Amino acid sequence: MQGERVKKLDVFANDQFIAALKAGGECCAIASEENEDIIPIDSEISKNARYVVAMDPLDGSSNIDVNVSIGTIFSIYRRVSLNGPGTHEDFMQRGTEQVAAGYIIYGSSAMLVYTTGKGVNGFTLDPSIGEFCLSHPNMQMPKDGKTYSINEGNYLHFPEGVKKYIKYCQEEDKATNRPYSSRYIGSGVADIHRNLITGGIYIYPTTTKSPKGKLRLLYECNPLAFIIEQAGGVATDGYKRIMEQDITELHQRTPLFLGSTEMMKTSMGFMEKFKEASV
Ligand code: P6P
Repeated sequence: MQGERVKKLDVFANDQFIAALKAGGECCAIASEENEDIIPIDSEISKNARYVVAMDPLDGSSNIDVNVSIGTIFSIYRRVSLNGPGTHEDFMQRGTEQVAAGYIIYGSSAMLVYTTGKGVNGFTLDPSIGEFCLSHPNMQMPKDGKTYSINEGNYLHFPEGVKKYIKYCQEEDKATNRPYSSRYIGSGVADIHRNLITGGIYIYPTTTKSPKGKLRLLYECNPLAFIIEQAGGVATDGYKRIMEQDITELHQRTPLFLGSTEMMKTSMGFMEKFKEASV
């Protein structure tokens, strides 16, 4: 169109978010799923910037062409470097140090869901006025649920505890509302948003293809964990709290278990019980 090079939507989204953060003056560096290294910001408007932003500009982008909901995930930290452009060290902070985190889901409606550590609020875009309006105040994740989200295609390569938990979800037991429903659409923001509202559990464990897990700690797992914990849910790597993990690499991967308290208690019980069997 007018000779402009057509960009893939995830590259376009990345460029747009970077431009907006640079123009805002509050951010001194960006880490993005789309960029190997950090993007230091060195400008007059950002010379007093106190924050860094980590983001996955368009998570689940493989679903764009089949019109499945996708999302943007972001995480905000106070800088630890003193001044000037942000540094790599500004991003090597535990998830517990986040000052804010959120996602935007592009689905049947566009929603911004975020926390600053005082609960979770959801805002829905009203296209007629071009504003996000508070539609889901004080979001609370149900303590239990009947939905489990996992790519069962990797079943043969899952840790034993995950296999046992999947079988638990599939057993007939009316007293505990089982069998649960399996809901997995390959777009984490969409699966997790649904589970946040209805209750459920999302698991991306280690597999042989992803021995450290597939999802990234900095700009997927930590922000999603912050949101889910603030909404009353639980987020671990199968054994310990996601937000207490040490981070040493920008694109560090981790297994992710994230969901309703009761479902997480049960699944962690299986992970602990069959820990040795997975070695
Ligand atoms: P798989 C998207 O690439 C993503 O990071 C998550 O949003 C999604 O849940 C998962 O990976 C899908 O991965 O291996 O099941 O296709």
